[in-house]
This record gives sequence, C-alpha cells and structure tokens, in this order.
Amino acid sequence: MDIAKLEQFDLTYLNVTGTEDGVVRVVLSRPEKRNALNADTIEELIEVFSKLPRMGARAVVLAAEGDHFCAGLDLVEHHTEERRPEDFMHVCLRWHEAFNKMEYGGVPVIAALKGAVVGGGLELASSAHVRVADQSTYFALPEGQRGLFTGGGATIRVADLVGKARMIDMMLTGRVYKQQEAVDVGLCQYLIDGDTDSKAMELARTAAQNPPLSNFAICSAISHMQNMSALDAAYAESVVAGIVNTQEASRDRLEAFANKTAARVRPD
Ligand code: 1HE
Repeated sequence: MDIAKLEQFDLTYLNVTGTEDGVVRVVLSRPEKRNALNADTIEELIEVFSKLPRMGARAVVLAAEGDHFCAGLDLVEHHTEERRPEDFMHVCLRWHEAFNKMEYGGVPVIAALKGAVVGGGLELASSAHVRVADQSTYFALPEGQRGLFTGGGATIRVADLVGKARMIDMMLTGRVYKQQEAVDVGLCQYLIDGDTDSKAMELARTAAQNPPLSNFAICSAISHMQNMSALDAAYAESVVAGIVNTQEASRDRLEAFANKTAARVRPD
C-alpha cells in the first residue's frame, strides 16, 4: 500500500500510521478522556475504516493511547447534548456504520487492549476480528448502572462472544471479566504478559502474509454467513470458496505443498 495516502486523513481523535508491509495502526488518541467515544470520533472511525480496504491495507492494529483502551460512550457529551430519542437513534446508527465497516470490511482488524474495555469500548473491541488482552485489561457493560442500554451493537457482537446469559448478567450486575476468565468466556483470544501492541502487530503481520482475497473472505464472509440461514450460508460459502480457492495467488502455495517445499502444519 502507498503509506503517503494515509496523510489525506484529517483526524483529531485518531492517529493513523502505516508500515511498509501494509499493516496500518489506528490509534485512539484521546487518553485524557480515557478514549471515550464522542460523535466526532465515530465519524473518524467511519472515514478511516471506509477507506483503508480500498487503500490496500493488508491488516489493521486498533490500539489506544494511555492506560485504558476505551471508556465507551462519551457520557459528558451525551449528558450536555440533551438528546431526544430520535437523536440518539441516529447516533447509534453512526456507531453501527463505523463498526460494520470494521467487521465486514474484509481487512483483518486486531485490537490491542489494555485497562478499561467497557460499554461502547467493548462494542468497539468486539467489532475487531482478534482481541489481545494484557493483565490490566478488564471488560464490563456498565450500562445498567448508568441507566442506559447498549447502542453500538453489543446485543449482537458481545452476545455472540459470550452468549446471551452472560451478557445479561454483565449488564444487570456490572460484572467485570479479566485475565484468564475473560479468555475462557470468549471476550478475547489472547492474554499476554507483555505489551498488547507488539503482540497485535505480530499477529497483524502474520495475517497480512495471506492473500488479500483470502483475508477478505475470512473477515467479511464469515460474519455475513452468520446472519443467514444454514442453507443460504452453505450456498454462499460454496460461492465464496469457488472464487477464493481458485485464485491466482493460491496457485504457488498449492504448488509448493505438492512439491513438498511448503511448511507443514505442526503443533509448535
Ligand atoms: C469520560 C468517560 C466517558 C472517562 N465519557 N468522559 N462508560 C462508563 O461508564 C465508563 C466511565 N469511565 C470510567 O469508569 C472511568 O473513567 C475509567 C475506569 C474508564 C477510568 O478511570 P480513571 O480514574 O482513570 O479516570 P477518570 O478520572 O474517571 O476520568 C478521566 C477523565 O476522562 C475525566 O474527565 P476530566 O475532564 O474530569 O479529566 C472523565 O470525565 C473522562 N471520562 N470516561 C466521558 N465514558 C452506544 S451506547 C454505549 C453506552 C456506553 O458506553 S455506557 C458505558 C459508559
């Protein structure tokens, strides 16, 4: 990808940088407010995640400045705006636009988590394809305590990750999940001792080595198929596999396997 093109973004709350191997870093840059999501940050996420796939990004690391990944909805903005129901419905639609661009965009998004991943912050994290947590990371849905309800897709994505019963418990009681328990219930796939940013970069670089068409299918088709009936999903899977599994980029890889020069799949 052409890294210089990233300069076209005019951003206040995000910092976007690229690397030579096509991995783009999207960093939440409002640490003084614990990266709370105001309406402008959501617009910036829409802009960035709408364009990155077409700019040739091979993978994205979604990280954050400061000690906390994201404190969720900007509660102060929400309070001072005195929104009417229809105003907040439109706010939510913009959140969905942003998070759908991430989940269905076809480019792997790896979230490097730390500290609070709460409320809308968990909705953001659950739109990534892979979540890496460290020992400081904790997950919660404090909406119940705030007199609110989730509006950024948690009823779909968080329920998908942890199941309906756990999500309801999190919202009713403010239950916090962290460390191994967070992995066990499905909130994150990796728990590391060091810095989640470097682990997320390592995973992004690994994913970026796959052919883009394969990653496109992995990072959009699976989500779409989950929305379909089993019969329709099986049909769509065969169509996607027809295209992906006959792509030019897979020929060399299959040739290498056939002539025994390709790496074998080993447990370590
Ligand atoms: C904020 C926000 C925010 C911090 N909106 N400004 N989310 C929550 O219920 C979580 C709310 N936040 C917290 O519980 C804590 O801030 C943290 C545990 C994340 C961090 O604690 P701490 O002690 O490091 O920071 P702090 O002193 O609480 O906050 C520092 C500043 O960030 C302070 O601003 P300041 O101008 O007084 O310095 C806070 O006001 C600001 N800040 N979090 C606005 N969330 C689509 S619907 C989704 C619904 C939800 O997301 S509900 C969950 C909301």
